[in-house]
Amino acid sequence: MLHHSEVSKHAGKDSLWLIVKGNAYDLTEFAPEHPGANEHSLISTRRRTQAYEPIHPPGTLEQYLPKDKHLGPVDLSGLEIKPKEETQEEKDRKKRVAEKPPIDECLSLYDFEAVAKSVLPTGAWAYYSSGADDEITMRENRNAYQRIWFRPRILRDVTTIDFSSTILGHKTTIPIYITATALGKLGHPEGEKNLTWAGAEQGVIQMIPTLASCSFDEIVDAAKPGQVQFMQLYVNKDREITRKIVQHAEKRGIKGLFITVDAPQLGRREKDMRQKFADEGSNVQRTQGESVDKTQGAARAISSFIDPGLSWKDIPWFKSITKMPIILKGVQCAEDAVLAAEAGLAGVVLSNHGGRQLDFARSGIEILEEVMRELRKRDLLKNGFEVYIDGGVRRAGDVLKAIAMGATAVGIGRPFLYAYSAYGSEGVSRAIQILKDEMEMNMRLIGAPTLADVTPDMIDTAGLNQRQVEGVPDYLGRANYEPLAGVGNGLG
Ligand code: 173
Repeated sequence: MLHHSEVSKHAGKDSLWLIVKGNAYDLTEFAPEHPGANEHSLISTRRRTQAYEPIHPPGTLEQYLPKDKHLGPVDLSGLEIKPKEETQEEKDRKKRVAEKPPIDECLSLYDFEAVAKSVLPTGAWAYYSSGADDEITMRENRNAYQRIWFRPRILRDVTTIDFSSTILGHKTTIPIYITATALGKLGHPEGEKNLTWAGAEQGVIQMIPTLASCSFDEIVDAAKPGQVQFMQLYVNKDREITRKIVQHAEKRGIKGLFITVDAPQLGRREKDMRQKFADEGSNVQRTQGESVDKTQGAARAISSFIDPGLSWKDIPWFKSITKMPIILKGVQCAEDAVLAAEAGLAGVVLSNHGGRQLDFARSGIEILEEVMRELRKRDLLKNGFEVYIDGGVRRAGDVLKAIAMGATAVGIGRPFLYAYSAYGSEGVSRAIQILKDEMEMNMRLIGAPTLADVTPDMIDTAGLNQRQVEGVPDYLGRANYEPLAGVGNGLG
């Protein structure tokens, strides 16, 4: 058996061996940008488990590292690892974890967010909460809902309320789905499985992310028999990798393929970048020889495999390799929704990626209006083409506004991440239950006993396009701004 002292000799860019969970691997081909390519690689890697796990789902090495680079088990005898000293920041955080409020004090999705903010490690909070550039779009995702008001109807029998529905023909207890979010283990050791379990409990469909911390199979295995799951896909430059992922998903019973089309390059999320996740970055699907700028935050570090060359021309190929319904996630205008419908796809998600991609992209709910108008005008809804939106949904009222405008369902991402970061799977289940309670009340109050009764005339969207960046200070610009000479000194 290899002795650890032998492994530690390969600790540079010319030869990099690392020990992961007691086995050694030759990672020289990844050395140019892989963390650990330093003289203390052996020891620091053992300490880095916390950083390793969210970014390397189980099976990553088996899947992406050729067999001859697997060097086998390592004799760790005589290896001394000094326990890492806990920082004051970490001590403070643990205290907040111990003192977090009991789950039943969380009454809205915002409450989970507040608890998550206080209990998450700084880097994880920065990654989850950040948006692109000035975060104008991220805030607009909330603001847009505040420009739509209800026009309730009265004296309709609202004794029984039913908000069950279907998505791509699959039953859901409420017209929402758990959308894909990357790196789930930054928030909780069980990662995305928390979402699977809560989805099972609440009868809500989960979309499995390409860049999950749990492996795809772990997430599928965590589902109950018959539980419906979709999959989000980042398309690899190496189409054979993508083909394998897609066909494996179909074999495992995935019911819908949501291809992300709004991330040919990852947005600049400065809060995340400032965290200098640099040291922990990796490349889950990276192919040889590319270089990655590790100062760019966790997300950018692991996203270099995504193909910016993806185009409409690729759609027939996707249709040829799978029978799963294909949905484009990240459509932002009517023209592209029309192209998707004309291409024979199953639907579109109107999304700006939670405000994490193009800043000044419009909100999903605003795009929905023009998309539905155009699809209706061209009679493109007749074959069951479905339209979903995501981004900024925090209340059942938001869901109802989307349904009234013609959406089939809405995706919710961050709030569920926050719920499980704070309380595990139970948190997600409670968050969904809160949405159901809000849904029942809101439907009663607008006079709609079923979702079919939630019609376009029940909302006033007159202000929807009145985007204003009011109440959203130009934070970064303002912080650097030097007031004009004379102002406030009696001269001006
Ligand atoms: O929003 C994201 O952070 C995201 O989609 C992503 C993309 C690539 C790598 C990691 C995360």
